[in-house]
Order: sequence, then C-alpha cells, then structure tokens
Amino acid sequence: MKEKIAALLNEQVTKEFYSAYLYLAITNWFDENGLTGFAGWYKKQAEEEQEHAMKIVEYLHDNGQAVVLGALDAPRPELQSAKDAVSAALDHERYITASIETIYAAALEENDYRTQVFLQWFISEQGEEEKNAEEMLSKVTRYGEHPMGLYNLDKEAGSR
Ligand code: OFO
Repeated sequence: MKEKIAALLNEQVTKEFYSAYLYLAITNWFDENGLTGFAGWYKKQAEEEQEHAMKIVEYLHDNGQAVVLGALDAPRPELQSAKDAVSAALDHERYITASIETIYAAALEENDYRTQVFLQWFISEQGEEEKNAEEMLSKVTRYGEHPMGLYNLDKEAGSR
C-alpha cells in the first residue's frame, strides 16, 4: 500500500472515532432535554461509528500497515433544539462522505484496486447515512416545532 493511502486511511480512523464522539455529544444533549428516543438513536449511531473505525484499523493491519491514532477534538456542537442536533448530524455525515471520496479518488490515482473495493462499503454506507439523516431532518423540520409532533418523533426514533 502506498504511504499516501495508508496516511489517509489512518486519518479516517480518527475521523470515524470523532464521529462516534460527536454522536455521543448529540446523545447527551437529547438525554439532557428529555428526548430519550432520539438519545437512543444517536447512541446506536455512535456505536456504529466505532465499528467503522475498527473496520479501517483491521484493513490497515491486514495490509501490513501501522495504525497511528490521532487526537480527538472535543465536540462542541451548538445545540438549542432537536433540529440543531439533527442538522449537526447531517452536516457531519456530508463531511465524512467527502472524506471517504477523497480517499477513493487517491486510490484511483494510485491504482490501488484493493482499497477501491474496500471503500465501496463505506461509499454505500454514507449514502444510507445521509439518506437517514435527511429524512430525520425533514421530519423534525415539519413536525418538531409542535410538542406532540416532537413527542411522536422521539417515540419513533426510540424504536430503532
Ligand atoms: Fe462512519 O459513517 Fe457516519 O460518519
């Protein structure tokens, strides 16, 4: 594996762990504001992000590469409402999609076919995550202003 690809994958490990950390911040905000269904949704999301990070860790090891963990920034999303929290999640997913696409573009440039195949799972997953986040934002925008609407959305999120 080329050094450049290994470096980008290493950075992605940190970004995936940061995603988990950000989702934990969002989980905490929902919990602290009595929206335990949403909190449960984002807690699961945080767990999934750790799995994503570990997938990349394993891939690096399977290809004889060292894993260098980076420092995690403290997530400080400015959250005043459920809509802010859901928007922060969507923005972050878009950022991660762009990051995965950057690695994919580098793998194309370096003729790293194995990494291209490896990243396909992440490309599909990001499509799914963006879709879910967009749907969540659309529902919270439409119904979340009304207490009963928000209550029902929280119940729905909690059934994940
Ligand atoms: Fe790792 O999938 Fe979201 O960010």
